[in-house]
Amino acid sequence: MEKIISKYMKEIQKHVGYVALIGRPNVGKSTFLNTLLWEKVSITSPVPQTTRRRVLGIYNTSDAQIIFFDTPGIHQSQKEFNQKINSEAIRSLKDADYVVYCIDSSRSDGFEDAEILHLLKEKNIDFLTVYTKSDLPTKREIPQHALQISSKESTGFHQVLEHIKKHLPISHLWYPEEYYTDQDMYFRISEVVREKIFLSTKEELPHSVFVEIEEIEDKPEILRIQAYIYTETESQKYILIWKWGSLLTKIGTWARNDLEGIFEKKVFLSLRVKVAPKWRKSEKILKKILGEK
Ligand SMILES: Nc1nc2c(ncn2[C@@H]2O[C@H](COP(=O)(O)OP(=O)(O)OP(=O)(O)O)[C@@H](O)[C@H]2O)c(=O)[nH]1
Ligand SMILES: [Mg+2]
Repeated sequence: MEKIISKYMKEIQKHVGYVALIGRPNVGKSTFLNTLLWEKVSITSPVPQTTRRRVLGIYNTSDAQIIFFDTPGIHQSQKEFNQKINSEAIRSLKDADYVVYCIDSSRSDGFEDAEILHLLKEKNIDFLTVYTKSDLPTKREIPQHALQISSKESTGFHQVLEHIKKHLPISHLWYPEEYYTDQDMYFRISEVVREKIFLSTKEELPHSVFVEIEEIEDKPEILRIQAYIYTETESQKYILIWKWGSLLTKIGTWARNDLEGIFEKKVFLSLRVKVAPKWRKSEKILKKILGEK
């Protein structure tokens, strides 16, 4: 979205700023943002590394505009694709006024947490530690006054938001108050389709897939979408199309239902599967996926 700051936005003064959500994969960063905004801005799944690029979600209240960056989970990998995803998260740290570092209380400590902490301290970044999934049994030491949230039960949010506000400067608004994201329709649709693939397939398949929207016809009464799912191999394509009684139909129906909710109109979604061998090594495709120009 091209940012237009209106006269009205200039006149309003609130706690306004950018806040990056950082943490290992699967700690619940995206779920927190969706629950807070009451909108699906960022896809979620039990598969680690669901989020691949920075997603913006804007939380507006009477005294604050908190512009969250949901980021990909930081993890260690030798693969170039994963390193690119990691650098998306690290880049967000630079652009943020404040950082919320999410730790999954239902999982024991991992070396990635030590690395993230090291990164935050090395860059001298002001951050708030938040323990997520407090509805689940705890698998780690949680300091006595630590902030804890559960997105499943919507608890602990108030304290976190109050804490964040205190760390944001008083400024004019950066976005109109009715905006909750800056994503374009193409990205949003491709992400919803990808989420359904992540939720319906296993092992390497979710990570071997990307989705491209070929065409959108947006009419007042119907949204027509032609989308392609790209896999790395023929056998993955076969799994999507033929195994388990057309998984593709299930993914399509599920995605269409979500899209009708998001865009509040009837949706016609055509999904086709193509093979793009070694796409995770293609600069051109990576740029597209990461939204780079
Ligand atoms: N029980 C419980 N599960 C949660 C909670 N928050 C998230 N989850 C689950 O944890 C899994 C991962 O959630 P995500 O929000 O996708 O995690 P993420 O940190 O964005 O993961 P990446 O995008 O891979 O970095 C999903 O299956 C969520 O349903 C919570 O508060 N309680
Ligand atoms: Mg995520």
